[in-house]
Amino acid sequence: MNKKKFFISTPIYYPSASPHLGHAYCTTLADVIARGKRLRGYDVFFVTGTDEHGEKIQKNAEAAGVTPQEFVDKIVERFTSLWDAMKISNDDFIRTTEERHVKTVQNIFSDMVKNDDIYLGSYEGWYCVHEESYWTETQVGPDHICPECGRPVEKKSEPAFFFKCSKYVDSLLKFYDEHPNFITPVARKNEMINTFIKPGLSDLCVSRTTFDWGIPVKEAEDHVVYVWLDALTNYITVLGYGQPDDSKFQYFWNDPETEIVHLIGADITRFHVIYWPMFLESLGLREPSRVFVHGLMMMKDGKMSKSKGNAVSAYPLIERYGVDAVRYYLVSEITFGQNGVFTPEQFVERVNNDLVNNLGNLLNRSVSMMAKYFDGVIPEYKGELNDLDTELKKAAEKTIVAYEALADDLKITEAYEEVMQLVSKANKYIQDSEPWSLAKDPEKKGQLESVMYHLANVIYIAGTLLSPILVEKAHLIFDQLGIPEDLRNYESIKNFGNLGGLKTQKGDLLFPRLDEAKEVEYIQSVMAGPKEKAAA
Ligand code: ME8
Repeated sequence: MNKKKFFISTPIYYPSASPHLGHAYCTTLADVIARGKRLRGYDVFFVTGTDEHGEKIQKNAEAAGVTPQEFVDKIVERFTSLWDAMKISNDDFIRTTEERHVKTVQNIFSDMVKNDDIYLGSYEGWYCVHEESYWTETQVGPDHICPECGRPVEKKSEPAFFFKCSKYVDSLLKFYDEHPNFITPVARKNEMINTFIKPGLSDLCVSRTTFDWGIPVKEAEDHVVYVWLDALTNYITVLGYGQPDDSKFQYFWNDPETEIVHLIGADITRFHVIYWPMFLESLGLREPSRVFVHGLMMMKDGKMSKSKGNAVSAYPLIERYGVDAVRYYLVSEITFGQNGVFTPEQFVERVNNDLVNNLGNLLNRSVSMMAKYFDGVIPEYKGELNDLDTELKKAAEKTIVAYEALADDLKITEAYEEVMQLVSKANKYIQDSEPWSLAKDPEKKGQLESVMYHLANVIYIAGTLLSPILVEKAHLIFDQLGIPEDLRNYESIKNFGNLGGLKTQKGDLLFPRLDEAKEVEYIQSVMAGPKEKAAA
């Protein structure tokens, strides 16, 4: 049987400053999605990277007294080290200054010139250096303020190449109609249509002459390619589009059956849902399946960002609580698709409630009971099931089905919430079944066996489903249950009851309980203090 194929990307980040927890948020969610699909047997290609050209980077480098290349090289390292620390499983990391990318962008630009989709004209408009965007008179308003970031804009004029958007507007609207799931959340689609398309979409200026840190246009070397045409192309360069070996491109992108998902923050929606599909159509290539706009990691005083000076680094959290706790927090605390606020209190509570009291406790007490009542061996149970057993078994089976459906719909927080609810149910099952009472009555040995057998299976299922998040601890769960390698896979969890006879092995607590007051104080201290390990 052919494997299902799945492509997922994060935005390629600007290496203008060190990555913070907001960047870690998007990349971690992409990683959890990618690992979840791999677990289920999909062929996955997961890419992240850095967007290294543009005026902003050039200015930052000048201010730092180094060349733009030196400047980005240093910061890119901070991104790759963070992804290593967060155990991100990307299949490639693309840098837009790489030769493979530069050549591909130049070739794409030439193809668009040949197609008559790009022409030379002259541009005058209101320019925001921060957003690297031109705006119209109406958009900047009487105060001449960037509608995206609120900074002052400046009037600029330059000879420039333009991409003929007008040619593709009708087919874009038709594409939206035919693919109602293309933009999530769907409200964003109407916003795009009403704000940008209906008022009349001007042709897009796709070259610049006012600075030179960019990919030179082959047709006119004093022009560099506009940073967004350069950046968006990364999604296909990374697969080898237009390069001598384009086998990955053919395998993943060129297959209409491949599900192609771009995760992005709301600030870059316009580029991904308007211009990117148009560029692809101009090249005769298929569109992505879905652009998913995730929410923002906020602080109490607003969006977490380097420029606001309120950015929290992931490092101190990873070092003190382990990468799994941080990954779990990011997935569960902020409903995927909505904004969320980072507070030290909620971080500590989330870890204590879910990982310590719920999951860790279930494993710990179950393995202890197996040691006490059955010399650590998971009983084989083939007898009758009582109502409690039946209910738990059904809940476990339903959880697998719900997890798949929710994860496929990118309802990632909800998918893992289902799993944690199953864990809660198993804890309640212990309370309701009272194994300590069953153990006192030799006639109830069968029932006691049933309880242990059901608990082992539920922990095994929950551990497997949580493994895309718990990249360090999931195997410790399996070690404690004595699960052999050949059962550590997704298909095997569907055979409820195949664990009889395995020898469990009690281990350390999965997650140590956090002292709330002490840890809140610790997190507050690192939020305020020096925090960039990799920046040193
Ligand atoms: O826009 N919370 O790069 P960028 C959650 N290079 N996510 C956040 C966040 C926060 N506080 N802050 C940033 C660019 N992000 C372009 C992209 S793609 C072809 C080019 C995430 O470094 C979020 O996903 O400004 C946002 O879209 C992205 O970082 C912007 O990163």
